[in-house]
Amino acid sequence: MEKLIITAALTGAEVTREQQPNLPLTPDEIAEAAYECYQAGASVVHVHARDAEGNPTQDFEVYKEIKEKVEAKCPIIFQPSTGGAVWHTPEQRLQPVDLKPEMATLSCGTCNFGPDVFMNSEEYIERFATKMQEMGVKPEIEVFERGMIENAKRLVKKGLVKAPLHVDFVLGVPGACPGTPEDLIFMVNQIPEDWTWTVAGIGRTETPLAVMAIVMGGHVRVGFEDNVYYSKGRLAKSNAELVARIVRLAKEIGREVATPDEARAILGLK
Ligand code: KMH
Ligand code: ZN
Repeated sequence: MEKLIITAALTGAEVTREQQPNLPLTPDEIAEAAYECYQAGASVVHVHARDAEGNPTQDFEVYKEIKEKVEAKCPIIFQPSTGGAVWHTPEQRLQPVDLKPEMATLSCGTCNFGPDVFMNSEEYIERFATKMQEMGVKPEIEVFERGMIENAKRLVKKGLVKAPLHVDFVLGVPGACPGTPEDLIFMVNQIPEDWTWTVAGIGRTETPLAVMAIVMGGHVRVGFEDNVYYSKGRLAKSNAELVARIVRLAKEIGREVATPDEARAILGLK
């Protein structure tokens, strides 16, 4: 089985310091958290930027500062969000792609997102995909619902993305696909054999779905964007604490953990 890629989703757009006092917000804090996660065993860092007030921003300059600070500390794969927050415009969301990061997320459909709607029309999915292709950025296909896999396959057919794709199943978002074992197995069965996949289980589904991915040959995303707790009622001390648990579980189960360069080879990055 190929080595395990662990992605650390450090900040997200929705989590607050009230919910998680150790949430990294500034470029320095995000870079430090990325470095700790790299040391713990993560090979990819999924980044959402925040402005000086701690609110989500997709500003090019803020992402640039974070990217430079992360790269100065460690060779982890830098993967900015193009999802942003539900209220960001598509134009705002696309800004970090101009940095030509190795990867960026590409949400492939619309779904409910708690009380909000996460909008991704066909027109904008195609525009995001086209821009990423122009910039040489590998998309990570964010899948919140079953139909989003078909949208991704359509992008391949139209030549807007290059197969094999890498998919992130984001399961357990309130309003979208739940995060039961059956849901993950169903989703994985819908993608071609040669695509790679990771799972981001939201809230209490994070660790059980991670264990499934370790066993099934998928990859794992953890971090405060998805889950602020280590266990019921006990907040995680850091993103790295969540990464370290996955490394321990992988070791126990007999799956080796990928370095960033090994992750690059698995994902077909240059
Ligand atoms: N914050 C969510 C509305 C992504 O990063 O690409 C979207 C999101 C997906 O987090
Ligand atoms: Zn995200």
